[in-house]
Amino acid sequence: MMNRRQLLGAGTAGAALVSSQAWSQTSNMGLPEAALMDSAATAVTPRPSSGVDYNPVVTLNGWTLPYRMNNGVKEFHLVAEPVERELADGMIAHLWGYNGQSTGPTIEAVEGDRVRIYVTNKLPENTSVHWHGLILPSGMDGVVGLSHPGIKPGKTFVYEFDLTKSGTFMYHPHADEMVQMAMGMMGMFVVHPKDPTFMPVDRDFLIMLNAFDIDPGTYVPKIMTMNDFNLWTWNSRIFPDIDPLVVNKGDKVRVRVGNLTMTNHPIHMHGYDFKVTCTDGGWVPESAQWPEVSIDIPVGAMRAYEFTADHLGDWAIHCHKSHHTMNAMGHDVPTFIGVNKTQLTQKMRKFQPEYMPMGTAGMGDMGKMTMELPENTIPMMNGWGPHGPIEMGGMFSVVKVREGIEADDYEDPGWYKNPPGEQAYEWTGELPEFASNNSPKTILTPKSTREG
Ligand SMILES: [Cu+2]
Repeated sequence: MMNRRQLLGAGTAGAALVSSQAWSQTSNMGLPEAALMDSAATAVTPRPSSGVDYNPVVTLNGWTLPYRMNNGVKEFHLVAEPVERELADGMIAHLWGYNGQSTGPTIEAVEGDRVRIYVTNKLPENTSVHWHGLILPSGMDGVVGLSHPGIKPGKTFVYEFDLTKSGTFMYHPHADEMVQMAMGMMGMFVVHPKDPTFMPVDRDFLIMLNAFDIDPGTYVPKIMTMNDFNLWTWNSRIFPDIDPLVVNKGDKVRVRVGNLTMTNHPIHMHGYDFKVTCTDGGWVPESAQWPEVSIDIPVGAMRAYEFTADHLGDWAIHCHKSHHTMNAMGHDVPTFIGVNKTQLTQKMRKFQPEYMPMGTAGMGDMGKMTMELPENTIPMMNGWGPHGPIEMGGMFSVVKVREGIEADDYEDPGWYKNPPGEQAYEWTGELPEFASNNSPKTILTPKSTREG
């Protein structure tokens, strides 16, 4: 079987071979093949071999939908259907999505392109696709009943429009929206600038924030949940199984984050300050880009930020709402901090010999706890780092900045080894020799970064 990189490479190369001239006499082609993805690994798309050059985005634990050219029009085929998604290794969710996965594949095209997107409905109810943020004719806007009738089960609709601007957009149903989005139907739509020298970056990461409420031992999200979700996901994936953002030192990096959950998410990245360069409304002019270390992503919005990867290391990137860096947990657990549970433990063990008292000294110890779980769930926080449990889950990953990483290499380079003297250590009564020789070095953050 081909791996995902080969599959996508073949798809894109195949599309590139079909020049617009070759098809100028045959305007009556059948449906484009609907590419299908069966894995939650991150697929890296090769640069286009013809047409406008651009640096494809990297969708963490996701992929880009292949297209074909038909008489100068880029044709895509989305299939809305029930899918099985690995939220984490060993945890499957029964969702609705597109082309085998939730979130759906990223659609990538170029400003000035005309796109024709076939949408086949394999769901048990009607659906539609709304193209969030794109400027298009109102009949192509995908609001069921308003823009066009619902796409009935088994039917295929065609959306066709010109991409009038570059930027980062989203797609999702505007039909039984509460249910279909709670079930995982959403994806991102990236339009690259037609001028390759406009806003270029070396690495361009894509994250869709989404959330599910799936009881341990079950597989289908509870669609009526409004706020109290128990799985906070990036591209329908949870830490520790969200892939790292692998970066070569010195790279110019963009991270595009869309939010189709029911609440806002302040995304915080360690080790850097960055500039907010794009919203789903368009690019932010350089004079108006503002510096941040956390950027709040409102509901139904996208924010992109950029930085130059000058600082080697392993840097956390996560939602700053601490309940969103946890996996399946009940929120009605009482607080036991400061409570002596000795007597309770003795009584409980008469009924349940393995009972473990929890929470009297905080809950950090749960990060290294192994106890038997119901089927199809994973612990609240079980990511391990080089120095022990990371005590995080949910919306968390690591930006890994290294030297000598090839341009198209996104393989996990392992953990960063901090140089001597650059890692916090236990005080054992006196300073080690390297510390007693330390004195301030006059290193200032470059003026450009300080003052923008
Ligand atoms: Cu959050």
